[in-house]
Amino acid sequence: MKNEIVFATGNLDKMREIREILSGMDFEIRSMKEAQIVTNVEETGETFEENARLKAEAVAKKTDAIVIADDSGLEIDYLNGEPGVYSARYMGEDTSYQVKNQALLDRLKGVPKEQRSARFVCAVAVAFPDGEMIVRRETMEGYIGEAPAGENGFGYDPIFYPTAYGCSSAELSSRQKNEISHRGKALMAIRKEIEKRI
Ligand code: ITT
Repeated sequence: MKNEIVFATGNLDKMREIREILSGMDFEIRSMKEAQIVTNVEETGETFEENARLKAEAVAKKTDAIVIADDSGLEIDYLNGEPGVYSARYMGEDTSYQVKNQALLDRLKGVPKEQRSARFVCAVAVAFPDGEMIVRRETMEGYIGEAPAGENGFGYDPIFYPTAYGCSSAELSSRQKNEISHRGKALMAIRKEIEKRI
């Protein structure tokens, strides 16, 4: 049987990206649901790193497999880093991203491009069965556009324009996004750490 990695997320869009980024690894990647692990982790940390650790730790208690967790979000400089670690909870977990994205655009109405800088941040934590924990944090720099665009990706992708491209991250293919994204870079760093140990 292949070795197993359990990914501590309930977010199906993240899970899709994670499978793409980790494809070709000599591990079976299972979501929490597939591993039949149920846990409700309170994200009480003040940083992405702390929250990623909390999620990985909670799930590691319930399995002997390697556990990886991702905590991520969007920081908008003009809004003093909001929504930041509260990105999923901003305006309520059940509010649609169409509404959340429009609310952020409204808050930036009239703000010139030079002051619309923003970044996606992702901290990925891996918990090994022997108790060792490693965390890596990466960002994707860009700015908030004037209007939503694109159908790919998820969450805040339609309003975020990566510096490396002249379009929103929802207009990138998943391969293009994963190559430069916060999640792609942090997960590749973690992948190397895991591969070193096997
Ligand atoms: P888990 O905790 O179960 O993993 P979650 O959705 O609550 O799922 P987070 O607490 O890490 O995850 O919240 C991250 C939020 O930040 C996510 O719901 C999106 O709104 C936003 N986000 C993170 N990465 C993103 C990306 O690549 N593209 C668009 N939005 C992103």
